[in-house]
Amino acid sequence: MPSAHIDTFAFESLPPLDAQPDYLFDLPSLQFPAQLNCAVALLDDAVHVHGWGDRPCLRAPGIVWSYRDLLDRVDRIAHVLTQEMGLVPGNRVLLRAPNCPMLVASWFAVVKAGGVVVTTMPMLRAGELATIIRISQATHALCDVALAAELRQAAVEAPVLRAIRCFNDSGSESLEHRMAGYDVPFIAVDTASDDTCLLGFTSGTTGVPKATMHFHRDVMAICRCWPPHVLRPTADDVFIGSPPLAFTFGLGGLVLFPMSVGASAVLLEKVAPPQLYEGIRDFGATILFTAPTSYRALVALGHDLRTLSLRKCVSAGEALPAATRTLWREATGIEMIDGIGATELLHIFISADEAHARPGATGKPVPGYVAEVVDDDGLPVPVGTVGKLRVKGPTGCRYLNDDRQRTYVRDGWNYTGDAYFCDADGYFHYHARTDDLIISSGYNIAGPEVEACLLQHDAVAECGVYGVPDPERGNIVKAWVVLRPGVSPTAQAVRMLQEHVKTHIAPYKYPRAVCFVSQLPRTATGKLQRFRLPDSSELPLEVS
Ligand code: 3UK
Repeated sequence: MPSAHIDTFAFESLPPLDAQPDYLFDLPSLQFPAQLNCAVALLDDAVHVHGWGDRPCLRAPGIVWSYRDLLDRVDRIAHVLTQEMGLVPGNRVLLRAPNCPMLVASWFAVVKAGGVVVTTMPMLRAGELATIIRISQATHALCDVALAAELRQAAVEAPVLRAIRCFNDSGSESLEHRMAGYDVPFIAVDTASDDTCLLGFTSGTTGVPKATMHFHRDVMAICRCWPPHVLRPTADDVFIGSPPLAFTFGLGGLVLFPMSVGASAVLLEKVAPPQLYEGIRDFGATILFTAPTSYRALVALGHDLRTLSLRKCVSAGEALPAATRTLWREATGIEMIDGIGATELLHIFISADEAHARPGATGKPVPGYVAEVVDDDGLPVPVGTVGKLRVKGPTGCRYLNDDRQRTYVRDGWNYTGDAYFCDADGYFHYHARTDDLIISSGYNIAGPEVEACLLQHDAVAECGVYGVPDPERGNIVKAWVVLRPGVSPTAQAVRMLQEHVKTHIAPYKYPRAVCFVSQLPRTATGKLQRFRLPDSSELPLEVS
């Protein structure tokens, strides 16, 4: 297949073929042509083939862009990139902004022009940006003017980044000002379906970040697996959510999936629970994408959530405790759609729709994917036995120039780093990350299981469980608990929570140590960072 890339960095940085996963394209909808530009398939075709030009596409406070409006902006930005900023196909373009319409327009412009997008989390600092620029060899950047300072500093540290232009800006050097000079359509670059168009950085727990490489066909593949088979959105849906577009959970849920059915998405710059609630209410949102903790926090706001227009609610990013599923159902009447996805696989590969949801289980493999639970030798384990989760599908892990490829991909399978078990009905149940299983007195204990149990107690708002070294037992289970307002951190509360766990799950799993904290350490994508729990500042116990 003829690649359109003139700058061949991405192609040369792919993992060797024998270290890449197997790909499955069995579904009829996964037959891709040799030449494919996903920006054309999702945007130009929306206007020129499907006739959605006048339908709303992107919404934000004070803004509604139709599909035609978005296409107009995208073409103008693509002209600026190629005619003024020197972009050639294959160059990497760093994007930096909170979720907003101009970020989406920039994303499509880069991809339409044959570039490779590298979207970054708004909260990153210069040092972290410089690392991303070096790994991705990003030559260009488009940035929200309000976030430009850290990026300019990063460009000094990583001079490979040579051209920066800012948007959401009215100045004469702004992207908007430059865009005004072009009103002819931009002819899309005719990329190969296996040209890289996106580098997704992993939400890094420890160590150096990894860039995952995704092709034009991967972007289309995820639109054809989980959304039509599990989410089943319609063109009248209004999508909303909290994940940043730099997190592929957000890119799919707030851009690719709505656009693949002619629906619209609300982009919010601030997505803490109060703003998310207001966004859902003010825009009449019908499909919500957010993480388990955000669902709990929305309920805790105390509003009547039944008056909202929501009809489908998606949870991903970390395990959905059964207590959170129940809490949300009782507050809204809606059964949540849980799904496990990964940056390496681009989006969700195990899930269950609202009619098939099972409390405590993630679901079944999404059509297009297969999944197995295996032992250390790669042999399937019996029903009910915990083992390593491995998956295959149309998408899969390709780390850019990184030896960790051979850890994630073995024998053609993607090993996600999760411990799972499968029940007799074929439902997959999350157990723990394989890297934070707690081994105490020879017992394997999954922190998330203890967390799920603690969350069922009325006194607990949030909690995290991790192993801490112990001279006698190797490790002991320790819980860091954020109490509900009005509950005091006392020795009595410690005993009460320990008793609660002992009576609800196997007693050997109870937290031998419990402490109280005012907040838990989380990643930019909202994931609990269990390894950082021991550094939390503990609240002193009150005398009851
Ligand atoms: C964990 C889950 C249990 C699991 C993601 C949806 O989270 C995403 O990608 P990341 O690369 O992390 C992947 C890891 O996160 N995880 C995610 N969802 C669940 N664990 N239940 C879940 N529902 O450890 C996985 O290996 O940040 C999620 C779509 C796109 C994504 N990138």
